Amino acid sequence: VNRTIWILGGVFVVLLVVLIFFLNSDGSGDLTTTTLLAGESTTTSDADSTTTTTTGDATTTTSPGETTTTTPGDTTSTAQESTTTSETTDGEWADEAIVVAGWGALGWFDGSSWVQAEDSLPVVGGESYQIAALDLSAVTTGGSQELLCEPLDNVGVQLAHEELLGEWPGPYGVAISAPWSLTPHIVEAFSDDGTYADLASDLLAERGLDVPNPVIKQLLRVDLEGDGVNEILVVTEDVSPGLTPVVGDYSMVFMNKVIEGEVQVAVLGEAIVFDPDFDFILSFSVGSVSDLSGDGKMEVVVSTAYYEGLGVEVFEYVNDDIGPLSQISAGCGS
Ligand SMILES: [Ca+2]
Ligand SMILES: [Ca+2]
Repeated sequence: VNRTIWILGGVFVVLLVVLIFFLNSDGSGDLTTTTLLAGESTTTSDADSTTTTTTGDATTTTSPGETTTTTPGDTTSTAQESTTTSETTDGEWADEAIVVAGWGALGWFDGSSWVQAEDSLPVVGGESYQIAALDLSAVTTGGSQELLCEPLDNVGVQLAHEELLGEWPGPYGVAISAPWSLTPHIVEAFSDDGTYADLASDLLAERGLDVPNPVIKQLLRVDLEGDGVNEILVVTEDVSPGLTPVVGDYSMVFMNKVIEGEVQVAVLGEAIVFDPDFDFILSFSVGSVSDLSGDGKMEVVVSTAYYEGLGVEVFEYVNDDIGPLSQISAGCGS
């Protein structure tokens, strides 16, 4: 028995030595790498509290306070802020400010109109992309043109950090290869005091669904054009987790805008299940409120999920007669 104990003891010591050896040689190397990736080389400038994170070949910039900079009625702030932005968003920008999702390109604004991405993209590879997602300011890089989302084969680019855009079922944003400030005006979430639940209840009732106290999933105060009058974006939703249709499921995204002193409601997406055998349920989210055309006015990115797919659409508020109009989009799913 003693002999066995001695042998086992010997084996244990040998294993311990081997373990220590590995920890000190290869192991410590790996540990250093991991620490660098996780801990990140972080620099903070106190000017506008910008955090720069370097991971491999991609650079991510995060400004925690970036969503609220505009005071109502302040019309001179745009020029000021775009000056600040050009400092913080150095990069290799595409010839056209192409807007992409992780699984395909949406298109771009060419200076006079929107171009839906079809077969040829204005990229060579290695371009920088700002992430246009709520509560996030970051820059990543994109590859050259390729086909994504088999078997749909959307034309697009692979982003180094596409996970920053979001994930199914949303909210899901977009990325844009443009240097300008994406949020030149106010974009902030706030809590409902019952006003928007009541309004959502009325809108659902108009469509034949009686929900006395609907769920408010997202509520944002934004000033799309920076005129000092805020618009309100509301997502009301109650759906089953897997997005299989159940009677009474609803999801709706709408915007309140004051036009000539009156509140106008524009619905950007809606789905209600009255009959699960025929009705499809979609889950809407506001993925981002960002200027994607470079005119200083913000567009609304709406993401739409269904049980096996996800899409994004860019709505531009054209004018008070036309309202918000879907300009470019991309989707992936079967
Ligand atoms: Ca406004
Ligand atoms: Ca715009």
